[in-house]
This record gives sequence, structure tokens and C-alpha cells, in this order.
Amino acid sequence: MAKFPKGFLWGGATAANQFEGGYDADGKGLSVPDVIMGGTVDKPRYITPAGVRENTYYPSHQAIDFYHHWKEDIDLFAEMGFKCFRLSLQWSRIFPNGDDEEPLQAGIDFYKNIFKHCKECGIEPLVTISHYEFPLALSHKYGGWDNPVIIDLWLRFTKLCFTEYKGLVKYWLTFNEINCGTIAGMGAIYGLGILPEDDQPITFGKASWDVPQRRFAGLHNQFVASAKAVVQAHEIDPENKVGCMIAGAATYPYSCRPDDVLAALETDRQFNFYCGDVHARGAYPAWAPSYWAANGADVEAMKALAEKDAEVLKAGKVDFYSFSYYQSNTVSTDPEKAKGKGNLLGGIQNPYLEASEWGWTIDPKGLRYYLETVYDRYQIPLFIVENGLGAVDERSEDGKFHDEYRIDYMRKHIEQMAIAIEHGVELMGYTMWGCIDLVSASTGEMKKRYGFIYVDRDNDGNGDFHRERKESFYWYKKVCESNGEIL
Ligand code: BGP
Repeated sequence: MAKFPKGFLWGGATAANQFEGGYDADGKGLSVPDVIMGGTVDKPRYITPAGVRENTYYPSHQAIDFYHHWKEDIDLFAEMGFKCFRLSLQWSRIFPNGDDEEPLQAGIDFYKNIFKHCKECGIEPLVTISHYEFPLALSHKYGGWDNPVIIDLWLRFTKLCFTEYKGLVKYWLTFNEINCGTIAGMGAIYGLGILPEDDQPITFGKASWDVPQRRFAGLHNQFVASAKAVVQAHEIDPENKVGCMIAGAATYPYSCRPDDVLAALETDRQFNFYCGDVHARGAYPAWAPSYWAANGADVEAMKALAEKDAEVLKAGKVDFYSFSYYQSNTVSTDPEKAKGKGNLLGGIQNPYLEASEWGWTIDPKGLRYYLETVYDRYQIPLFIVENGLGAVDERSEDGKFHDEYRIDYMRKHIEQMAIAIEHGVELMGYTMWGCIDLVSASTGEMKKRYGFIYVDRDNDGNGDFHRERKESFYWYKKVCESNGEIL
């Protein structure tokens, strides 16, 4: 088996709105996730876009209270031997309304102290600038990312971050799972800060209030903002490395019927490569106009935007391509084929593969397929910044959490990474998702746990937040210490 390269960044990943809490601490403004209620795999989350409603439970408000536990948590990551820790910033912690004249010193310091402590522990921070987070005040005032005024406001925020955290942070990601913005409903809210007017369920791929052109224009504005941030980051510190972040999934045709094969090609392009191409090649793919037309966007308006900003996009290509990988996606044009349950991608169940309790297809070889396909296409370093298993963890009779299923999931994925490396893929690191239990993005549950570290908190907000090591904690410690030799 191939060895992992020296300096490989083993670690774990989190997102501010899912683990920080302290939603109004020290002057922080409201952010879109702060008005999203909890749900389950069968019951959608609701958004109350006007603001926080009384007597309503919002999981982000306290989440797992990293705001008050950050030192203890980073110490636990260090104990596991993390080389890298992925976390995200909340724009509204630094600029409460997004367009305030002055930033909040408390917010700047909160992250600075975290980065300093990471450094002391030998952990490299990997910072997502926007992870499903947007100041609510900006949505109210300007709409969302479809309004180009947001680009410069965001660049003011990024400039402050690159300047304040210079020397402490070297690895940056611009927008988490940016391709989520191609998805109606959930993509508009999570990715683009484009909100419905009144309380609505957050649905996947459909929403009566969703306007496709707003999403496509919003995504274009994010591409422009990301490209400009890459240039800004390099100017402020040539050591900075900036990556994109794509929700990745291997796409398979259900059968060798040409219709299924073409459907898989189409899905792959739209889901994986539409955003990937702009970030990594600096230009829209040739098929973009047909994609806009098929998805209800205004083709002429999009062509005009693409043309106007062509130079900007070309100048701001990313240094590396990062992605999340949880599952593969099987596609068929046959309406008789049943859709997979709770499958984020909306594909059908693959008869050769098992799914998690939340219906996400488990496919380690799909990770290798994805790594090799993407590396062939872009030939820039890749970074797996999310991968993991959401499961219900039960305490055993000995009082401990024996999560062998999680170990098994990760071991099989890491084995496939090693094969991809042997085949020449340049892989920078692996930050497993939800290294400490946190709130699920899709369902808002705490019950869907990913962590090496258990957090005492439930779906209804009960629990004292204390932390406990699970069996996977000790397993991953060996993986980090042996640079992936001991699995
Ligand atoms: C990705 C998001 C994360 C995270 C993860 C797991 O889509 O970037 O924020 O939550 O998925 O998903 P979930 O929390 O829905 O299980």
C-alpha cells in the first residue's frame, strides 16, 4: 500500500453555525442559520426569515457551545495528533450586520485566540470563510448573494481576515459546498442567503418561492468574490493557499442504457463540474448556456455576466480543490426506479451498496473514483475536507461509546485514498467531518452524530455539553501518529 506523503494534513472539520453557539455573544449579529429550526430526516427544518421567534428552539443558538469550550476541544484534537483543524468564521461575529462601519474587536479576537492555540498545539487551521452562513441583516437589506453589492462587502471581510490572521492561518476555503447553490430551496437559503418572505420548510430541489435566475446570478457573484479573494490572499501573504470547496459525489449510471449513461454525464457536470470548472479552470464550461437554459435561468443575462467578469475569473483560479465526500449518486431516467431515502443528491438507491441510517449511500470506492476523475480534470492538489458517518451512538454497558461502524467507514475510505495516491493523485490532507459531535446541517439534529468526541446534548437542547472520547478517538490517534500506516 502507498504511503501517505510526509506532512499529510490529518485532522477534523467543523462549521461555526453547527458547533460554535454563542449566537448573540459579545455583540454578534444574527446569521441566517440562527433563524432555522430543527427537523429530522422525515420532517424538514423551517426558516423564520423575519427573525428569532419566541419559545422556538433554534439549534445554532448554543449548538455544542464551542464558544466556551474551544480550548478544551483543541486540546482534545491535539491529543489525537491532529495536524489540521477545519473551522469556519461567522461574518456576523465580526461585522454583525455585514455592512457595519467598524468590525467587532471581540469577534476578531475570538478567532485569533483559537488560531494561536492551534499553533501552540502544532495544528494548522484550515479556515472556511463562508460555511452556510450569511448575516441576516444583509438578506433583509439587499436580498442575498444575487445582489452584486454583497461582493465588495464580503471582500472587506476577507481582507480583514487575511490581514488580522496573517502568519496564523495559511489554508483558506472561500465558500463551503458552493455547488449547493445550484439546488432550489435549500441551496438558495444555505448557500446564497436568498430567503423566502415568510416561514417556509427548507426543501431540497423544489420551493415555490425559488427563482432560478437569482441563484445563478448569486453563484456568479460568489465566483467573482472567490476569485478576487484568491488574489487578495496572495497579495497580503504569498504563503496563503486558497481552495474552493465542492460537495463531491461520484456519479454512476444505473445501467448501460445510453439514456442512463447520458443522464449520469449530465448530473456529474451539473453537480461536480459547473462550479469546479470556474474555480479551477477560471472559466465557465462550454455547456454552461445549455445548463442555464435547462434550469430556468436567463441565458442572455448569464452570458453577459460571464463575459463581463471573464478576466476576473481567470485571474483568481484556486490553489487547490477541496471537497466533501459522503456518498455516490446513481442516476436513471427510468421513473420506475425508486429514489433513495433521505439521499441528499436525490439519486436512486444503488443495489450494490448499503446506505447509512439517514439514507446516504456508503461507497468508499466512489471516493477513489472521484479523486482520480477530478485530478485528471484539473491537475491541481486535492484536499478531502469532509467525510464521515452520521450515526446514532448508544452508550454501551461499560459506559463507553464503541463506534466500530464509524471506524470501519473511515478505514475503508482511507484505504481508497491510499490507492488514489499510488495512482499519482496529489492529495494534501483529510479532515474528517464532525470530529466532535455537532448539529446536523440537513436535519438540525444532534442525534446524527459524526464525532470522535461525544458531546452531551440532544435534539431538544438538553445536556450539559460535557465531552467524552469514543473508541474512534483512540483509533484515529493511531492513524494520525502513524501517518496512515496503522488503520
Ligand atoms: C455537508 C456540510 C456540512 C455537514 C455535512 C454533513 O453538506 O458541508 O456542514 O453538515 O454535510 O451533513 P449533515 O450534517 O446533514 O449530516
